[in-house]
Amino acid sequence: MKIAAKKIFNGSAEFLFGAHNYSQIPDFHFPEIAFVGASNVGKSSLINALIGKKIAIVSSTPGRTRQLNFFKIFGFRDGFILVDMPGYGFAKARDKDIEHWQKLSFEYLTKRKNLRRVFLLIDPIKGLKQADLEIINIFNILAVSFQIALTKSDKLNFYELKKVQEKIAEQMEKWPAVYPQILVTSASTAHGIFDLQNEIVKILEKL
Ligand SMILES: Nc1nc2c(ncn2[C@@H]2O[C@H](COP(=O)(O)OP(=O)(O)OP(=O)(O)O)[C@@H](O)[C@H]2O)c(=O)[nH]1
Ligand SMILES: [Mg+2]
Repeated sequence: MKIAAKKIFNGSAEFLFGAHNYSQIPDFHFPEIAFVGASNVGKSSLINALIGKKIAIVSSTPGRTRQLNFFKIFGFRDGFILVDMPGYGFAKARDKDIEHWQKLSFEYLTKRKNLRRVFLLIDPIKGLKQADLEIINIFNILAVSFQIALTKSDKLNFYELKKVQEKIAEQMEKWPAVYPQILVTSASTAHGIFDLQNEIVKILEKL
């Protein structure tokens, strides 16, 4: 199973397009998996780690990804799509831009019929912030199936990570739309990347 998932992700993949408006996104029949989270949490880096090449733009400047970026992976059935979303909570952004990104993300997350799961990324050093709780609230109200993945696990030790997981797990009991397993990943060390690849393949196999 692990080798199969790795093979799927490390095969052929391409950047399809970036969308500034929801109306620009074509109606695909391919399943989609989206990555959301605070600005700078490591969404683009995680997509690169999953695919095994630098396909999404990574930057130490928060707010780098300003559109919905669609990446197609061909190695499973007709293919599937990973969606890199603009980060939220970017203090330096102009209000007008924030409003635009929020509208775009909200429309995508709530309207997209072929969206199979949302991975909500959390930086374990920062923990859950107000902006994360707000988006979680929306997922729960609208029954958008989501799963928590910690990023940058290389920055903490095993016990510190466990504490963060336990704290989130406690709060999770109140979230009806959450998938209960918390994944722990690092794009820098590739920790947890196999597990995330496997999780995505499991979602796709269920379709
Ligand atoms: N130590 C460590 N740093 C990471 C990891 N993943 C990402 N980073 C760093 O975190 C910063 C932000 O990474 P991005 O992948 O651009 O984050 P993003 O969530 O896509 O950011 P926006 O597009 O601005 O929302 C970069 O400097 C990365 O090198 C990781 O696993 N470990
Ligand atoms: Mg990004």
